[in-house]
Amino acid sequence: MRGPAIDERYFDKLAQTVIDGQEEECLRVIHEGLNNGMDPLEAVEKGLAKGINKVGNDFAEEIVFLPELVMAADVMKAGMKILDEKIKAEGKERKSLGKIVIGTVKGDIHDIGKSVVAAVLQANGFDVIDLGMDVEPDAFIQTVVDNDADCLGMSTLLTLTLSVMGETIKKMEEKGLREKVKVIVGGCPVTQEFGDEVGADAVGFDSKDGLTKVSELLSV
Ligand code: B12
Repeated sequence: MRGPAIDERYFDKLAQTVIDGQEEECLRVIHEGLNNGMDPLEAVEKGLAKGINKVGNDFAEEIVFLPELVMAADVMKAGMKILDEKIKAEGKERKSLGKIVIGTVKGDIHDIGKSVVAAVLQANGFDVIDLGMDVEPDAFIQTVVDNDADCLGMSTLLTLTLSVMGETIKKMEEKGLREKVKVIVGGCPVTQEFGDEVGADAVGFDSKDGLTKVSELLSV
């Protein structure tokens, strides 16, 4: 028997499972899609991310409330877990193009976007050390030093925690690390203007843009 076509309608169906907070159905759609040739990154960007963005907009407009938002985020994370492994597996056989430390800054627990970026970098041949969320400036710096990393990637979705990015870059300068280590920042409140202001080398607006810019920064 032929499986479903993996097209825009299929990705909309996946997005809808996030909107509805239906974890079981989300995982079923993902497995079915993967068995029928679905690209895992496309599933994240066109399916899961589209769903969470819709819930996010509805949340901002007070059409849905925090419990729905939390449920949708949980479904997204459960789906991401499977897709993340698939995305990473695609890059496993390659030689490392460079080492990058990545994380969400202190005070911020939004880790979905950061994890997508980490997975895409890893899938494309970078060695990625993901520190998770709520990461102190000193923890970023220590990990960069201990692992002799080429690049630091910081994420935040909160306006309130934007300053932590500047704080971390300043500390890197004080320790004489800034010349050796490239810095890329991202997350919805992060503009190019902000990146320039805090002295980042680049701003990544989504995972593909992040990959392009990290590749440019490390000249690969
Ligand atoms: C899901 C979500 C949550 C989940 C998070 C679950 C999790 N584990 O991550 C939960 C429900 C826990 C949550 C909590 C809160 N949230 Co919230 N949340 C969202 C929501 C709806 C979606 C975020 C998301 O995952 N998007 C999908 C991913 C794929 O996209 P992304 O994060 O933008 O990442 C992409 C790019 O930005 C870029 N990128 C991101 N990081 C990086 C890093 C690098 C290096 C690079 C290159 C690229 C890059 O690439 C990514 C992939 O394409 C947004 C609204 C929105 N539409 O963005 C609000 C939002 C971010 N939340 C918001 C708020 C206020 C909160 C809370 C404070 C709510 C509260 N009152 O308690 C708390 C935060 C507590 C804390 N201390 O952190 C506000 C922030 C407002 C602001 N500007 O400060 C938003 C914008 C909602 C709103 N409109 O009000 N939230």
